Amino acid sequence: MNKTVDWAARRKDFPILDQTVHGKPLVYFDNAATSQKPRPVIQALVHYYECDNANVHRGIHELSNRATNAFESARARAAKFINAKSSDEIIWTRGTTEGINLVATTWGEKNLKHGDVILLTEMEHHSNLVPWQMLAQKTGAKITYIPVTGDEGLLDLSRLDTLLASQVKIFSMVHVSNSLGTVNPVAELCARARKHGIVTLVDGAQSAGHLPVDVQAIGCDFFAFSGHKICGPTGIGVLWGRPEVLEAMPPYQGGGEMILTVGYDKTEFKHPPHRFEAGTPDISGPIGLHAAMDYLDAIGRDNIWRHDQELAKHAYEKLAALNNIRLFGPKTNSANRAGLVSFLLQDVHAHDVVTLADQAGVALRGGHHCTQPLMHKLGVESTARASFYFYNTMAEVDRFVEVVKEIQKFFGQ
Ligand code: 7TS
Repeated sequence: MNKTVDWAARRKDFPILDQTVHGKPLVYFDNAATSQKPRPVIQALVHYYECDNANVHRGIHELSNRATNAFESARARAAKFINAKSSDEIIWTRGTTEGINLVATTWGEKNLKHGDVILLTEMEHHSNLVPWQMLAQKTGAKITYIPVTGDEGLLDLSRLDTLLASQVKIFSMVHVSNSLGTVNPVAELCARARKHGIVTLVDGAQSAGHLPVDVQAIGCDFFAFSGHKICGPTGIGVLWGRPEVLEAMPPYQGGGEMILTVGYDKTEFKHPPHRFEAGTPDISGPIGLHAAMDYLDAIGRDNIWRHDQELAKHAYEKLAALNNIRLFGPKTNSANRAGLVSFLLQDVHAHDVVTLADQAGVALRGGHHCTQPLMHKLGVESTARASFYFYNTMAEVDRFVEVVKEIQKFFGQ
């Protein structure tokens, strides 16, 4: 697709970016933590609260009908966003974390028993690790990990077939690593797992808003992502599930909205997705997310992906040319690096890098990025991370690299 995007105009859609921090122009490179919100998303939230606010699925009054229509049309939009077949496959959650917890609790407790294996990778975010550890404790299942090769941050798939032939019942994997930038071959991994009858979950927190996602092409059973990382509001996320798998799952939480009939002794539950959505949901969240999905797809996620990758390539190459720096994740010439760069300066704590960068107006993240086991495997406590989105510019990358050089100078390097 040769569509050219007016990136400068898109950047102007984000009021927050036009400010100074500590007297310097803000360079926001913490997009993997959360993205900024464009005006159409902010306006959709304001419009909802100013004009349509009511509870959903309850009243037979005009405002409730409007709120319900907007809420359900956002669900249909989310289905289209990831090429699901039907909006009934879309469950609203608080975010990726809750989506994974929902699967681990409902699908997991029903289907796992002592001796079964949960397959993960060594590069998982804590939210795709801890829920499975809790499930393993409850059920007696074991967890096995696909190894990561080292600083280059690729999955070592040499033993995958042997692993898949063991008692694996579910294979849950990250699509794009938030601390390495690795893009995993999820369609291939799901196809190989499927041959063994293994259920698959893809953590799409870092992919959904950055590259075209098609759950049918990926061939997974579950796909989870967060609204706030894709220009939408905080507190809303999506769990997609294959309909036959969802239909066989027990509810997550009990309460209003998820029932057909309730007696003092017994309750009949609704079909998915409502079975998994107890209580008054976040209503403005899906409405804001709807605007975000429209906004992103008007730009084109293929365009966003190319833009992110160009920024990352530029940043990686400029950083790689410095002395006393350690870079993590796939080499820049590979297609499997997403738009972020994780690095460490020799003998400088990542938090010091981030603190000094902040003084220069550059927002980075330093820490273990909720991937503590991976950090230990790589022999570090933390890294500094610059993560990009489509509203970032090459000039900002150059400014960031200058700031890194100034930090090196400050530490006498
Ligand atoms: N999975 C991955 C790969 C993530 O990067 C994150 C959040 C999550 C799951 C959890 O998403 P949530 O919206 O439910 O919190 N990652 C980050 C990050 O890299 N910095 O802050 C949050």
